[in-house]
Amino acid sequence: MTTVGVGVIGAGVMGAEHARLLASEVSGARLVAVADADLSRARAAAGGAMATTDAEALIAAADVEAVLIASPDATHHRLVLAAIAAGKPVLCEKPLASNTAECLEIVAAEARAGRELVQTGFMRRFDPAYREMKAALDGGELGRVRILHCQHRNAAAPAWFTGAMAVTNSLVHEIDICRWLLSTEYSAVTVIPCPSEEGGMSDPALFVFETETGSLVSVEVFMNAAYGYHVHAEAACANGTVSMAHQGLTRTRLNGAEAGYFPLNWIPRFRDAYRIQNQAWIDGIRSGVLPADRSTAWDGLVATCLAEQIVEALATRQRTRLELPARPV
Ligand code: ISE
Repeated sequence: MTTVGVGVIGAGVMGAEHARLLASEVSGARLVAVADADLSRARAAAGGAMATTDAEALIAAADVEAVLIASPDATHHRLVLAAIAAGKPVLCEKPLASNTAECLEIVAAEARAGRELVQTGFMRRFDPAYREMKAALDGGELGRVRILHCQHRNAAAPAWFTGAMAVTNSLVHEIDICRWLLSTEYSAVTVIPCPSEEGGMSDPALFVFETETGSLVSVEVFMNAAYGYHVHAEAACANGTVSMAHQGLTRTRLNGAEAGYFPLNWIPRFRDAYRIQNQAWIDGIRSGVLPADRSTAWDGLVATCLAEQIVEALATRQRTRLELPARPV
């Protein structure tokens, strides 16, 4: 295969960014089509490529050899199944589907297809800072991780954001990245929401996970942290710690103060991660050797399934044992 013709479904903020990356920064990829319910948005993201409102027609098109899904969450399940039925590799933005039953259908459909076609877009696995942390932890010198502290802060949540969405939309990234960093599964979670004085969603909320390998993971999700978008992790281990440095490439010293800047949202912070993820996906399709650290359909299921249980724990505030369904063989 010379280059891979890719069709992007969804031309909102993320879809447009994926289309831009595939058209100009990912080698071996050709952006051949963009679909969006709003044709003018599809056209704007497509540049010279075909623009359509028909996502199914895009999946079926002969020059679309692989599909990237960044349309609204509720459409993922149907579109991923359509891509599997067409035998085309698909990279789907998180969440893989809206609930565990839908994710299981995807896992089963992929198994029936007889080859791995689905990658879930948990792009943090390709982020240079997280990769360096994982290499340090896997290196062994730091010793066993006792507690991994994570902060996930957004500048301001949209008005329609709910406490449950802080789990299904934001915490899911921590669910995926921490089990990948620590090479373990979670056994239980305790949730402590901070009551809202204005009667809106509880924000921030604190999630404390216990893992099967005896580490703790603490996650602060703060959707209205005001100062900017900020994701941070520090692992405290038996012999020392490893933590992320400030992400900015530069710091300013002026008027007696030193400053490093925070972006307004996740795209600048994870731009490299998205690019490296998409490059690894394309390289895998071309070479037949899938990226070692990819998030699979099963990983997408784990995130959605645990998020469902954690949303319930948000209401009960009880320490909750976390369970996964049996993995189909
Ligand atoms: C958003 O949907 C994302 O996927 C971002 O990566 C995440 O950090 C943010 O909290 C979500 O709302």
